[in-house]
Amino acid sequence: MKILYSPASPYSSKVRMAAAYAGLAYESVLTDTSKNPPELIGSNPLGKIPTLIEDDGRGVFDSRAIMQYIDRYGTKRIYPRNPGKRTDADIMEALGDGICDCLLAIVYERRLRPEDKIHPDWIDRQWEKSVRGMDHLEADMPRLGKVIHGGHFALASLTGYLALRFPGQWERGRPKLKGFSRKFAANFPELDALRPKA
Ligand SMILES: N[C@@H](CCC(=O)N[C@@H](CS)C(=O)NCC(=O)O)C(=O)O
Repeated sequence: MKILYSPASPYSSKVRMAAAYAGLAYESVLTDTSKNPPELIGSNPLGKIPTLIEDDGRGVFDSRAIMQYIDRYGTKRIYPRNPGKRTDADIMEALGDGICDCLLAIVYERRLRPEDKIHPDWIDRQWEKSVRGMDHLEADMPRLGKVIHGGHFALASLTGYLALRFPGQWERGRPKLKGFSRKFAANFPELDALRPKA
């Protein structure tokens, strides 16, 4: 089984950490989406990473579908069984991923558009959403114990992505979010190695 990924991708980081934690063996395949490689396009028409490719060639995407897959096939469950806790985990993952969507929109706007076509209002709007999301987390920071779930993986990816692409812009006034990031690294060093990096 393969997971097509890139080291900076927060969603790739989330699923690779979750698969490692759940004891699901996989081969990591470094993938440059901008080149539309046939292995990616052939298994995911959207041409996005992460994409998991089963041994029989079936492509599984997007990252949330891959997380559900890992939960079903891993040796350890990555979502709580209790319905209320499960809903909490799902919301936490949606928020972590959703903030990443906004941050990625900012990065792509700056990176992919010609300078004179960059839309500052669009960037501001995406940043406002990110700020609201981060403040929401800061006000009610999820606990980080030994047993972790999909929501924790999403937050570990989000904070890794923030540290990578937005250093100095998110930490001030958010000691709990920063603390989560630090504690995750200390508690799970083998997973920390899979967090977003250049
Ligand atoms: N909702 C998707 C988002 C995946 C995504 O946007 N991945 C980015 C990399 S972090 C990507 O593949 N971008 C290339 C593209 O959109 O063409 C998921 O959760 O997997």
